Amino acid sequence: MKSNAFVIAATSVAIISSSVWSLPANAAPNPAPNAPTATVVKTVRVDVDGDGKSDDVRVSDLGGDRFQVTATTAKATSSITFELGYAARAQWYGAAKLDGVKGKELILSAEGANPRYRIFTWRKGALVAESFPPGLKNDVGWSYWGYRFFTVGKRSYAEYMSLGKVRKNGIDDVKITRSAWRNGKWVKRYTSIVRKSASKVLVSQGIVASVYVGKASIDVDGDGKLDAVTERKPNGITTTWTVVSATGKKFSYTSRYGSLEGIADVDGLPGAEFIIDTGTEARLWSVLSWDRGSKKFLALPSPEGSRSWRQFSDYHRSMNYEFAEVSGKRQLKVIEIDGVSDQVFFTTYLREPGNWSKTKSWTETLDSAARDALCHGFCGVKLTRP
Ligand SMILES: [Ca+2]
Ligand SMILES: [Ca+2]
Ligand SMILES: [Ca+2]
Repeated sequence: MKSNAFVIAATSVAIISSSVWSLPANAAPNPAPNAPTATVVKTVRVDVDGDGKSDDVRVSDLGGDRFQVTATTAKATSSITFELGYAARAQWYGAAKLDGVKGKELILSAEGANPRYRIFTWRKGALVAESFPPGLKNDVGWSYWGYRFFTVGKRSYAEYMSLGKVRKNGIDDVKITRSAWRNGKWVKRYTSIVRKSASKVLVSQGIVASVYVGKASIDVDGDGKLDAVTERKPNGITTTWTVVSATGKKFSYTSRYGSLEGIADVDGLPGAEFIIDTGTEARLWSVLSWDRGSKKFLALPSPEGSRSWRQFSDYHRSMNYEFAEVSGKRQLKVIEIDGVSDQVFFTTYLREPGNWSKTKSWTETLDSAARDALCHGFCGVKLTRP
C-alpha cells in the first residue's frame, strides 16, 4: 500500500452544498423539488433523537449528484440534502454513537468524493451535520483519513489520525489528535505521533467505531421460517453478521476486509447464502451457506469446484453469475465478459448434489449495448441486504 494515495484524497478540493429544513410534528414529508426522480437507497431503524425508541431513517438518491437523508422520530420529521459531485453515489455506511449526545449519528460514505463521509445528527428536533473533531488542517470535512471514536466510562472521545512523515523502512509516522466531548462540543486534548507499519496504517482509515448497519429478514438456516440478520462493523475493517433464527438460536459470521453483496438463495436448496466480496486483491467472492448438521457456515463451491468464486477470469475478463430455475433444477449461467474485445463466453451448469455439472458452453460476439445489458455480478436472485 502506497502512502501517496491518502495524501491526494486529503488535499483535493471539496464541493459542498447543503441545505437543511425541518418540519413540524405530524406534517407530511415535504417532497423535494425533483421528487419524481428520487429513489430510496436505504431504509433503516435507528434511535436518532436518543429517546430510546428506534426512528425511521431513509436515504434517497434525488438524481444528479443530490442525496437526501430523512429521519422521522416520535415527534418530528427532518430532512437534509447534500451534493457529492464527481458523479459519486452515496452509500449507507451505518449508525453509531460518536459524540456525547444521546442518539446515534448517521454515516454515509461515497467512493471518490471528498469529503468521503457525511455524518448527520439530531439537534433540537432536526437533522444537522455532525461537527468535526479537531485535527484537520483545511477542514474540508470527513476525509479519507481515519477517525476513531470510543468511550471511556461515560465520556466520548474522538481521535483524528493522519499520515505524518513517511519513512523508508515501511514504518510511517501517524499523527493522532485526541479530543473529548465536553459541554456539547469536541475539545482537543493532545496530539501524539506514533510509528506504525503500513498494515496498521490501513486500520487507521475511515470511520472506526461500533457501527450498526441494519437488519433484514430472510431464511438463512433453511427451516422455511424467516431469521433476523443484523450487520455490524465493530471497527474499521471487520464486519459481523448475526443471525437469530425463528427458535431464538443465534449464530454469526465475521469477515475481515469483506463486504456483503447480498443474501440470496443461489443453490436452490433451503436457506439463503451470504455473498461476500472478500475485499482482497485476488478479487474473489465467498458464497456461504449455513449447514444445519455441522452448525457452521460452509463455502458453497463455485462452478469450477473451488471454495471461492472469481470476479475476474483474467485481468480484463469479468465473471458474472446468473441463476434460473430449469425443469425444477437450479441452473447457473456463467458469463465472462471480455473488457477489450466484443467477445462474451457463456457456460451453463446444473446444480447436482455437492457440485455444479456443466451442460453447455458457447461464445458470442456482442456490441457494447448488448454487453451492458448482460448480467453483472449476481443476477436472477433477489439480493437482500441488512
Ligand atoms: Ca428515537
Ligand atoms: Ca429460518
Ligand atoms: Ca440455498
